[in-house]
Amino acid sequence: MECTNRQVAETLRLIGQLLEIREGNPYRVRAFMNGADAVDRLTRPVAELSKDEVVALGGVGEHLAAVVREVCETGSSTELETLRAEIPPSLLELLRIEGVGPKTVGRLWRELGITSVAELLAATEKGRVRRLKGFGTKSEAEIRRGAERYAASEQRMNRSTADALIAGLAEVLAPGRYVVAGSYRRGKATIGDLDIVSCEDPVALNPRLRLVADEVIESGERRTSIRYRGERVDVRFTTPDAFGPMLIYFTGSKPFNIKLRDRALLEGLRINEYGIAGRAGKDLRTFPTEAAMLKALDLPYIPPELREDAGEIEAAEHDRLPALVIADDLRGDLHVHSNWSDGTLSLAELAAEGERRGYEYLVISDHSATLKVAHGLSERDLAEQRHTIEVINRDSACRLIAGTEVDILSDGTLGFADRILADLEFVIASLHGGLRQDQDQVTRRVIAACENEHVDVIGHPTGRIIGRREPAAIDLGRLIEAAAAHGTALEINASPFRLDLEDTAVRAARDRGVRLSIGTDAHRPGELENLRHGLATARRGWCTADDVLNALPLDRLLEWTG
Ligand code: DGT
Ligand code: CA
Ligand code: CA
Ligand code: ZN
Repeated sequence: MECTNRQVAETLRLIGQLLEIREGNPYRVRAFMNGADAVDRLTRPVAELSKDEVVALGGVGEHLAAVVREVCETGSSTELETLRAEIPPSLLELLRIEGVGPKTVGRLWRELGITSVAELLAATEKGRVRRLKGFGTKSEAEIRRGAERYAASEQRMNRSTADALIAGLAEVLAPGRYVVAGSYRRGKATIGDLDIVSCEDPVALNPRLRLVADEVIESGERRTSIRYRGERVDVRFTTPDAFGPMLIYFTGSKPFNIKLRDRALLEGLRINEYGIAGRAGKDLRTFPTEAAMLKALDLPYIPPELREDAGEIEAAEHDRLPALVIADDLRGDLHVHSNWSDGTLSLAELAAEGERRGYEYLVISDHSATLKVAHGLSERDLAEQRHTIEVINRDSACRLIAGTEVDILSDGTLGFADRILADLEFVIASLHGGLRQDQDQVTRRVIAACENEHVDVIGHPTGRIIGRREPAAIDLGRLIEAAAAHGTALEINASPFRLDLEDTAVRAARDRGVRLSIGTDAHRPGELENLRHGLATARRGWCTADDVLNALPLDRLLEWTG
């Protein structure tokens, strides 16, 4: 049984949360939480550690070590299953609401009998939550807003959820014989359902899909739809010689398909998911690839990320499609946290991770002290950190760049004095609080940050968290103008929970000559992987390598930041 550190950490964390919901011993709760963090921090597989090595991890006692081993060996934990069996399954969903932690979930359940998001919404409507000890109208309203946002977001997946489902499905789909199409392939930040084009025989594949499905919605020779881990998955069957038209159709978008079809009709051609036919629908021609089908329509290959009917077909007709930035263009990650603030990896571990990924550089951008919840750095810490970075850089192939993610305070000033910022190699300025200020106020704040000569990048400019937090009311047009005027880059925060700026704003920024800076905002090693989500958003925003800061070699990057 293969088992990742992430799975182990999540299991430990879940046990901790379940114990806390049940008002378990606070020391045990803390032990599980600390154990989860320790496993997250590991750079090698926990499954390879001996029992003594596991016990030696900070905060992991004998009992936890046994749980870790059980999860590694069996993929599950009897303790977790026992705890799970003692609560209504829908209760766990409440934990995903912003501002609702395990303690609150436990009280809502015991004191008000609330077991689901729907019941929580109903209870806030009747004013029942505000009557709990320690709660009031304000906290009730906050919980209600969180629950509403959660209920609305449940309809679309983020890319991290989609990736987990795709990894699960890979176990039943025949390797090399299918492509995940739809909005996922177009690189969208949120995904309604998964669409798969398969050229395997449906008679062979359908029974395997049935095995893993929660529910079979429809099962046939041409198409099958299942519910899988709560999400809808649509499969369309085709053959290798006709893969192209089916992939184009199922990748979409729908407006792109319609534009393509209407354009072909003018030439007397009818296109559908099976191929291209003449006006009467006769003489169907099939194509093995998308490129071959597009060529038959006198078009060059159009990358999926562009297929939104946003000018790409016209650009293709005139051979003016942008040469989109690719993964190989990216030389490093421009936003990473270390354990000097709220990250889990040490600077040396980050340098090693960067080396392993073949990165030329990593920007160490820990928070400023003003962000207390994230253990922000003081001026003194920053100087010490700088020293450590210089020592590591002496023999690291991946250059650590000394930076900061400085807080933009609610009055528009920054969390560090100019004198301190001037000494740093890379400065990201981000909003973390005061996100609900009115449009003019919050826009002025980020513009003030753009105007500061030491600020290189505005981090996660709108502050949105997909499905959990609305973006601040920033006037993006004004921000983009200010960024263009002052030569400040705007971030594409690559976390699948943020993807901020979003694609349309990226395109507007790029059109004004503003550079985009892709940063994962990684706090744990696995999160460095998220760079590809930021890349997809950059591509959706029509970015070429020239538009993206990460494509600069180290010396030119340092020249650019000045
Ligand atoms: P989603 O799932 O909401 O994130 O968005 P998509 O783009 O994945 O849409 P979905 O799953 O409804 O359908 C997958 C693709 O199938 C879509 O991108 C284009 C194609 N498609 C679906 N319905 C139609 C239609 O009525 N007409 C045409 N031409 N294509 C369609
Ligand atoms: Ca879809
Ligand atoms: Ca679909
Ligand atoms: Zn950050």
